[in-house]
Amino acid sequence: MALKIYGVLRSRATRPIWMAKELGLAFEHVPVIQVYRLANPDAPDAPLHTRSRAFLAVNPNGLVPCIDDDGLVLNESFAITLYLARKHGGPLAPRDVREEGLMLQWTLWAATEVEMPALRAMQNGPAVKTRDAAIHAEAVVALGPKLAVLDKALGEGGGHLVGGRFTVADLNVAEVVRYAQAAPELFTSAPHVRAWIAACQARPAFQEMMAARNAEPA
Ligand SMILES: N[C@@H](CCC(=O)N[C@@H](CS)C(=O)NCC(=O)O)C(=O)O
Repeated sequence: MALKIYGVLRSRATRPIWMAKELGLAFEHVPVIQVYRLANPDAPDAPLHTRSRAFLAVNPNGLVPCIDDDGLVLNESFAITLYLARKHGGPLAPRDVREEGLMLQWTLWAATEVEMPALRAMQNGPAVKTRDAAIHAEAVVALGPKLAVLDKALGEGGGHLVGGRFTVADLNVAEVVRYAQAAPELFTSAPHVRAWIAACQARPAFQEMMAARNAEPA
């Protein structure tokens, strides 16, 4: 099989796997697990993990996700989704260089401006036993203006970020905004974000990916 995707689904591997399913690609899934989730990563029967010698040969950063596409080895989840979109084309991909610029803009915005506070909100969300409520509250404050920017863009874009249709930009940003769903109050004053994230998450490819993720051990 030409495409291999490394990384358990309880990781950012959700991103390339969602994308592969959107594109209808066949792929081999190699469920490399994060080393910090293993009690004894050095045990002879330990599963393939992010510090396994065999995996470090694929990604010396020791992070998932990573792909091997017919010999092209790529890491960084959003580089992978953008690459797959460009390679396979269709409505998720940029139609021209202007769309490509906008897709890069939104993807980098999600990664650099939103991902960290969104993760902190999720990791300290009300359902987390070991939570720090102060960190959650601080993250929610930081996310408010970000969601306002997104809400305005979605309102102006007819419910999508680029080109009036669902693209890799929506997929990438939605995967980061998913973490912020641990703070539902953020969405009450962002009706366009609320409708958009619901539509993104109702897509069959997302649903299939999430069902597989939820079937993995927590
Ligand atoms: N910026 C990277 C982040 C990758 C990352 O942090 N991956 C985590 C899982 S979501 C990981 O592999 N952690 C394993 C470890 O720290 O050993 C990306 O988007 O791909």
